[in-house]
Amino acid sequence: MKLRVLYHGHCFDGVASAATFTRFYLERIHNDASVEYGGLLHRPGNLLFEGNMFDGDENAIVDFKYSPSEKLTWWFDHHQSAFLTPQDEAHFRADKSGKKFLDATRKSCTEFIAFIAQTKFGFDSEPLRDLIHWAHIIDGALYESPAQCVELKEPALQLMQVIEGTPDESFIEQVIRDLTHRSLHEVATSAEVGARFQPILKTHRETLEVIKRKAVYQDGVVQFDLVDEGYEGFNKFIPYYLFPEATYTVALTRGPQRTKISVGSNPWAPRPRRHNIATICERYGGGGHAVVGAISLAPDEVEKGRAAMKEIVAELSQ
Ligand SMILES: [Mn+2]
Repeated sequence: MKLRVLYHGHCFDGVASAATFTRFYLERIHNDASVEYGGLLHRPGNLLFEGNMFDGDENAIVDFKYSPSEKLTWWFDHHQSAFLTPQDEAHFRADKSGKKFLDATRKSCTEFIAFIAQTKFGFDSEPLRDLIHWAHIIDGALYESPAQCVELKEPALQLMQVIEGTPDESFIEQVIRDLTHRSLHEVATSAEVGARFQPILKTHRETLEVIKRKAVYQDGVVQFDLVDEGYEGFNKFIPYYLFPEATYTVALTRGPQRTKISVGSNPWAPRPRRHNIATICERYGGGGHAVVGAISLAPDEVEKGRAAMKEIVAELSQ
């Protein structure tokens, strides 16, 4: 039989969730299942799930939004914005399968899956302890300091950068498969991960320089627009590394798939966060968590993005 696991793509917690769910499924549900993967990304509008994604005998979504499809048999999420519509939420609330779970208080979906698998299905999550620990730190943004995640000395953080940065989906899939039976340290320090990390580190250092040049700090908010520089993303802690006094960051970037407004808050801010970022992002069609969120627009909606960014900066500056 075939299990299809759809996970939050290019996200450490998404990958760790897929590995944790796979190990659990193979140990406790069907040990002869063949497992296939698919990364899911947030896109503008509601077209998250394309036609034939649920093509397994069982289909799971981990660390990503709910789908009311009757082909979805397992679901785990921990995002505040877990539902595309109130109808989807009602569908979830009415579910009696005992295989669909949401807990928005969890720092990582990985630890949530491990907890449910352990307490409801007798799974031993101990061999995944390190993976669960780092998913908690990374997705919960519970780093020791901005320097820890900007300088990227920890192997787990190097793997995180590779997962976020590599365009090679089949490599990410291999990482998931490896993480189901090898230690996080072994996978993160492998030659394959190292070879992919080096160019990412180079770009990361360039991005740091560009943000240093372009970022403007005022009234607790760091803002920068990297659309003209062509950088698609950035390490979200760079702003707090450069501006330790900042409470919030609002940034605009553009890639081939989308224009993106990233909104974040500084975990080490001297003045605490006063806004729920998911709630702000939801108003513009985005979502996320109270502490970090994003809005995806079409690639040609740069001006719309700039206008929204301006409004969000004004709101967070109050
Ligand atoms: Mn997550």
